[in-house]
Amino acid sequence: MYAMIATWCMAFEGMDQIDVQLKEGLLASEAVVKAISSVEDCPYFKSVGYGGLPNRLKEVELDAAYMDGSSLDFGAVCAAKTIKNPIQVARSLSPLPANNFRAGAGADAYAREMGFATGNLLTDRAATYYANRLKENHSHQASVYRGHDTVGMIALDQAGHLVAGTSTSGLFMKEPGRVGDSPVIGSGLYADSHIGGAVATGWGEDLMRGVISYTIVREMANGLSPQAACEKAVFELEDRLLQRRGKANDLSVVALNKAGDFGAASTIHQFSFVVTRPNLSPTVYLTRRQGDHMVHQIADTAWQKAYFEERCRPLHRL
Ligand code: SD4
Repeated sequence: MYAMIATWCMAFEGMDQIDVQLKEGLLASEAVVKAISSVEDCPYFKSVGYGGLPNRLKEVELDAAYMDGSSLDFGAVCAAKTIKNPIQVARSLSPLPANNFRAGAGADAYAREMGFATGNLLTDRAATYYANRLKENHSHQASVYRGHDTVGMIALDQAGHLVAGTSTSGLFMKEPGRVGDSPVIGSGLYADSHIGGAVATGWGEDLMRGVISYTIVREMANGLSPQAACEKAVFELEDRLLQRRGKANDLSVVALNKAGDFGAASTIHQFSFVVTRPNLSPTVYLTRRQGDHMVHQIADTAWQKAYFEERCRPLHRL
């Protein structure tokens, strides 16, 4: 068996590039790092890697994490300002006995010393977004946060290894040094090859309040399917947030178990994710809540084309 699942339609191309290799025995570790690197490299994806949107001071700060569900090794970087492929650096930190999670200048220095590509991460396009947002905020038309697009992936390989990874520039206009759920083991991601894995995207502070990825994996350990585990974890956390805080921000998750079954749940109007499995080449799904359950449907090619066109659309200064 092999399978892979990822948050958001933007993961499609990276998964498509490695799909045949995964079928032929590519390790889950390689699959996750290659596919996430491909998303990080694309300057049009404005919430991951190069081209990611900056913080309030116009500096891009990236977060990423990697977890090997067989050894329980993990590596993570946060608030990194110069690392081109943070997922690669996160994986390289994962076999260390300690010092697995590096922040800010320490993460950047490690990447440089180890020979990873480093440099400026702010594109002209991201700078234009920033300038436009400042203008909008000035006229009180926009809030600081709009949309969420962290890439998270879980792969299961033919040898039974499960690996999870995440990569993000976090919330647009975040405060300098702010770190969300994505690099935090248990919140942004969790993997255990004996059970399954989960990854999250959305409002990091709320996702951390529910330690959502670990919660989903525990639910799967207790016998729930990935789909039931995602629904239970997301809807229960949303209820808890509403009861205790009067507000629940965006929460979206995907999960995969050791048998290759998958699940997804979200509190947003329409959440996209990508799946590949035997007899299913990479396929984009859209999911929406209906009552107590999510209903998934395959996104047609017109929807996918519009998704990519929207991200590549020329951007002009206001
Ligand atoms: C964060 N969960 O930093 C991330 C945001 C996200 O695109 O999903 N952003 O809170």
